[in-house]
Amino acid sequence: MSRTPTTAARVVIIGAGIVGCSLADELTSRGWSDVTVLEQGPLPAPGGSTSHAPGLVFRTNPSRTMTEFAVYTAEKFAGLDVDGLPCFHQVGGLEVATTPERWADLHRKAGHAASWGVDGELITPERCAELWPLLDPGQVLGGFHTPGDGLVRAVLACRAQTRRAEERGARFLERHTVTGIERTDGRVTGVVTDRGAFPADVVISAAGFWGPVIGRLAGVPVPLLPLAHQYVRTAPLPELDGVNDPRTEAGRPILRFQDADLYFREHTDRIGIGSYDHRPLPVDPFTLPAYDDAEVMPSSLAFTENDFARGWERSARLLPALATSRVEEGFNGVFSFTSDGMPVLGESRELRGFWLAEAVWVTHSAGVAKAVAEWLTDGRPSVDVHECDLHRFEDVQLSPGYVAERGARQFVEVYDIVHPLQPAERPRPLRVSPFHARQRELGAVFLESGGWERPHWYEANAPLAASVDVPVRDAWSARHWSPIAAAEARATRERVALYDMTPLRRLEVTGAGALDFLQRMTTNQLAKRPGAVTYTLLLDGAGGIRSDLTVARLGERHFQVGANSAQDLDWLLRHAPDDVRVRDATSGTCCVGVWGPLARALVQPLTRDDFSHRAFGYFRAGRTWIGDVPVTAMRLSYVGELGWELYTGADTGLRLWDTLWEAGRDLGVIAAGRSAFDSLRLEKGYRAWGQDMTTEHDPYEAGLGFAVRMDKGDFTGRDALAGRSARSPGRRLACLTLDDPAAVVLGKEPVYADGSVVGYVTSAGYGWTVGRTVAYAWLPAAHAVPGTAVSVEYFGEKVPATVTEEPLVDPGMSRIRR
Ligand code: FAD
Ligand code: THG
Repeated sequence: MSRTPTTAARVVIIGAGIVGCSLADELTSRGWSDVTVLEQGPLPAPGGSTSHAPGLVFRTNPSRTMTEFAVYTAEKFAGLDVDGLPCFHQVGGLEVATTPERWADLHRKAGHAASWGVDGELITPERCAELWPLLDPGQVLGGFHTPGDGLVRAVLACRAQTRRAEERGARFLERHTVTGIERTDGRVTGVVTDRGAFPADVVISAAGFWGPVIGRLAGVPVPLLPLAHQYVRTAPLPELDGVNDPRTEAGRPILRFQDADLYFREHTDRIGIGSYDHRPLPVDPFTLPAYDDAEVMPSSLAFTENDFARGWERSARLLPALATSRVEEGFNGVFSFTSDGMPVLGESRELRGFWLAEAVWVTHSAGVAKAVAEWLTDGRPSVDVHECDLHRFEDVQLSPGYVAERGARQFVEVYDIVHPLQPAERPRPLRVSPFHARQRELGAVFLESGGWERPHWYEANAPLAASVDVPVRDAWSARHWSPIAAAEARATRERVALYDMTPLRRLEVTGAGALDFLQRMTTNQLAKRPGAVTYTLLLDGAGGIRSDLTVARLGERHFQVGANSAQDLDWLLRHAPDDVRVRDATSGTCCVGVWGPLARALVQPLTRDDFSHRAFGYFRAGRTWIGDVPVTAMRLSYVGELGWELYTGADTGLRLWDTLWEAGRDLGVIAAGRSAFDSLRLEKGYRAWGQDMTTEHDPYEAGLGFAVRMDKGDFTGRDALAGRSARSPGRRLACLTLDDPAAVVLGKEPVYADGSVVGYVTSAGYGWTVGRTVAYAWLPAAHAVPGTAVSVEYFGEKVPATVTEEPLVDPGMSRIRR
């Protein structure tokens, strides 16, 4: 079990960049009294990324978590100053579109902003030029203006927070290079520097792009890639002469020209230009010079002029005044990229007490620091951080090759218009199920997730699609989509389909204490006879939903857990006592879902065991043979149809697939993909963890109170739920259907009622059975009443929708329980 440190614990923070300084402030403000910040360079500008960051803060992000981090950062820094010099200038943000695709995407972005509560407005080219007089309105189609965005003076923000932390007793020691991490019995005990050792109970690496170097000292992989990114300042521009106050440097909004991979800000009478319009320039953090040996700073590399040539041309196109100016100074500055663009936060499981707060922009720095400080103080951050968790990565995502390839892709795509389903091309394929060869023969169209190749639909089913009436889609929602999914969904409802469930994470929990452990960790009653399967929830201490699981009791001391992510494995491993073994069985095994009204007709002839409803009930599991293949069969279905999940070893997987395929021929069996799968689960009202609900929601609000047994004994989160119920929540996860059968939304769109934003869509998809788009959304309880008319904004258009009784399909469970 983990020991929770108290605020009296000795904390060492490695790095005094914006993240380290913010952490020292956030921790000391929560009562942590023994905080030491060790920094290899001189203070207050020690030479990391922060020392020269131009400090643009655009808060809108597809991730709600990242937006919350940014909103907090801007608010906090707006309230800080150093001797009267403010740390944040709210000059506003302006993103311009020069292509129809970008203009459409700015509408989508405006939707994200509205969903997450950021003020913003789509504006005309003329208004863009009013806000930015140097801008040629003839070049742009429109802009997105966010008045609350602005500029952080990063070094100043470091100083302001350092002062506050020092007043509360924190120490900042410059020119202390950490050279070792000390440990005893899997716990960190201190750090070693070139100037002596510092004992510690908690060590937080806030070393920025040096993260992998500190990670190696600690034996903890830190999957980030340092890349150089170009930043220049122009010569003084006559047009800006006397326009800006040198104390605040800028008056015009920070400006993004994403179609050219560029951004701009003012530096009094000069313009600063940042460019991603160059080849990825990876940097090896192990070979960078120390501060005193660096030409300027370790994070500031020599400017490679050629890489900026096109960026300059494109800058002058948007801002014609630049044509007569020039680059006066430029550098290649280094900062961190991860494979998914998100930070890396949290405590290592292997080395307890060792925390990471890496790959963080200035934009998100204070928000991240607050979350990490809350995590240390309260055991959980108040904002959901699953997208940032250090333990979110699969093993295949930690290889140096993967980190380099995907980090570079993040750089290349940083300003691209990226569809939510757009897959990376390399390195692929990484993980394939044993059915992969058959899937390819059937023309599977694969997308990738967690390294897995997942069929989204099968071209072999195209002939079935001919007879299905499918509304025409807009170009955006038609990407990574096919009308074939409609045919696959229909075949599942009418006949039977095979779904590859291999990527579904499987954990084996065994040992004398296994039942007690799972009872303590989850909400539902698991003390049932072997053969029982239970849907249950992992909560955190505050009653927030960490995951939803299925737990199959395969023996007295043997459980198979169907989980959502690597973080579920981490959470269980962290808490498992000595008499319990938790093992990830995903690799090396596989799973086929056989679902549809003819599922029993398909499977029964292949086994000598009785698969009738009476003998093999709903939510039961058992060992059997399907043909020659030993399987564990579980009678449940995320698509809401009769059938089984059939598990076997990877070695016998292909044989299982072929056996089912042969037997299903006469029944019209098909292989079906994720696209149909998602449609069916939405119609059945089954939530997807991480999208529909997270640690920010309790089971009652999420409509999952049925999986909580308050009377079964103690479990994590139980105390926090006391007094709450399905009758009390102020907000609810509600089911909407779009009124127009041809209308589509995809997720994260804002929901409006009475003219204002009341919530946001979590997940959405076309319901092929009900003939409408189904969207789940968080709404205030007053608006979550079935029959309520709302609208969902899709690319700037308000699409009428109605809150609907759920589930839409088979509320009486007659299809699935028979
Ligand atoms: P750093 O500032 O790098 O701090 C890490 C510190 O750890 C360093 O001071 C380092 O010396 C210290 N350290 C490392 N190893 C050791 C050791 N062994 N012992 C002791 N100390 C150690 N972000 C934005 O949000 N907006 C922008 O407009 C923006 N523009 C940018 C422009 C450029 C050109 C660059 C390069 C980056 C930009 N960024 C921007 C990104 C941003 O600068 C970084 O993401 C952020 O500053 C990282 O902060 P940090 O505290 O994590 O890292
Ligand atoms: N299969 C298995 N495990 C899983 C999933 C799965 N674990 C992770 C994730 N998917 C969990 N999600 C769900 C969601 C709903 C159901 C099962 C897994 C489900 N719910 C029934 C219902 O709400 O009617 C539960 C009924 C009951 O509690 O009796 O079936 O896909 N193995």
